[in-house]
Amino acid sequence: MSEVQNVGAVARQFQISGEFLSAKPAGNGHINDTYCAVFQQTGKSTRHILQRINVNVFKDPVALMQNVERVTTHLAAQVAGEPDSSRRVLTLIPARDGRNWYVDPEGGYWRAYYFVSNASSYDAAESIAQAFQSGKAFGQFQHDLASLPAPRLHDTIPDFHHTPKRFQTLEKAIAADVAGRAILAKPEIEFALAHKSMVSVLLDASLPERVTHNDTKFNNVLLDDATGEGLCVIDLDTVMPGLVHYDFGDMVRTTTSPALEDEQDLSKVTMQFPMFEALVRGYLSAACGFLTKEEKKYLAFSGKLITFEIGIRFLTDYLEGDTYFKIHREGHNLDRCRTQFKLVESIEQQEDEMNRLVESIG
Ligand code: ADP
Ligand code: GN1
Ligand code: MG
Repeated sequence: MSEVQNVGAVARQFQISGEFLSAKPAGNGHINDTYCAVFQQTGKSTRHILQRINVNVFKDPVALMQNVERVTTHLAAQVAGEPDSSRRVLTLIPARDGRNWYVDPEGGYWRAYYFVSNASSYDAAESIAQAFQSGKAFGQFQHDLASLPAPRLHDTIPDFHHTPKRFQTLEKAIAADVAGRAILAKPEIEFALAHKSMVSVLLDASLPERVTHNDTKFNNVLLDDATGEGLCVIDLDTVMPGLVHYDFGDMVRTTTSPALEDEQDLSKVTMQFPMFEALVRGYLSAACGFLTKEEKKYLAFSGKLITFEIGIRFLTDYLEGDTYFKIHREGHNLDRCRTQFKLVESIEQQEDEMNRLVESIG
């Protein structure tokens, strides 16, 4: 069976009316498989999102779906009554058996979402307005989830942003060198080892645990095509307890540089201060009400740390033979690592100014 036929067969297992017409891959995610599927009903076509969860990465997909269900239900209640509320939160489509997921005959776990129309995601921010909107949308997301009732969400990936453990994993990968690639990544390994001293800073700072998204890539917020507004936060697999810095840091990583994550021309990779300013202003416009002084103090630093953390994860995967992130060319993970480390350097050069800016905003 072709992949499209397979998606069609899966789609029929969800409570979607109409006839399945076609499906094509959506987005550039490194982990799950995402498809946009088209259905036809009485001459009208509708679209829906179908996703196969990567169970090598998410070991407990049922726990993950319980998180997603609780989070989307809570967020929907927060925006109920607002204009356009159905486009502001992801809505799961139940499977025919009433559960929010379906297991295919090969053991693949699938879920479906209503399609948010007239909205787009971008792999790199194109304007200051977009950076502001992204910061605001993720800040609002944290704000709205601060009132999520107990119990604590499941940790869908334990120690996901535990930078010291990520660093230890890198050290082991360097020592084992299973793919024989350490020789090809000498400067990157040296860069990583030279930055070891910062890996524990956030964990040593006694910062409060909150409900965070943990994968706030710029392409994980849908912007309204008509107004440019940050409309809907997506990709909820890693929503779990965390520090606000995991989110803010990943926003800095993915929103402030004009270059794509896998850009090979490193001269294009730079932390653009005006984009950072817009991001902070957007984020604080939604989050400053609940952030403590201590949390605010580490916002600029988190950009550097999380960029470094993702950089060492790409480097580890390169050294381990590309077993985690999807790759589309040889050396892809090493290219990704290089952009991250270049961005770390750019942040280092501007860190004092970044800190002063954050401090100056009330
Ligand atoms: P991945 O894990 O593959 O990154 P995402 O959940 O981020 O998965 O989805 C991939 C892409 O699919 C997004 O960048 C977005 O363009 C599109 N997308 C995802 N969910 C929806 C939705 N409910 N409505 C419209 N587009 C969506
Ligand atoms: C992965 O699934 P995606 O592409 O949104 C990864 C993130 C990384 C990101 C780097 C579960 O996110 O942690 O920051 O790639 N997700 C997981 O682009 O590992
Ligand atoms: Mg995504």
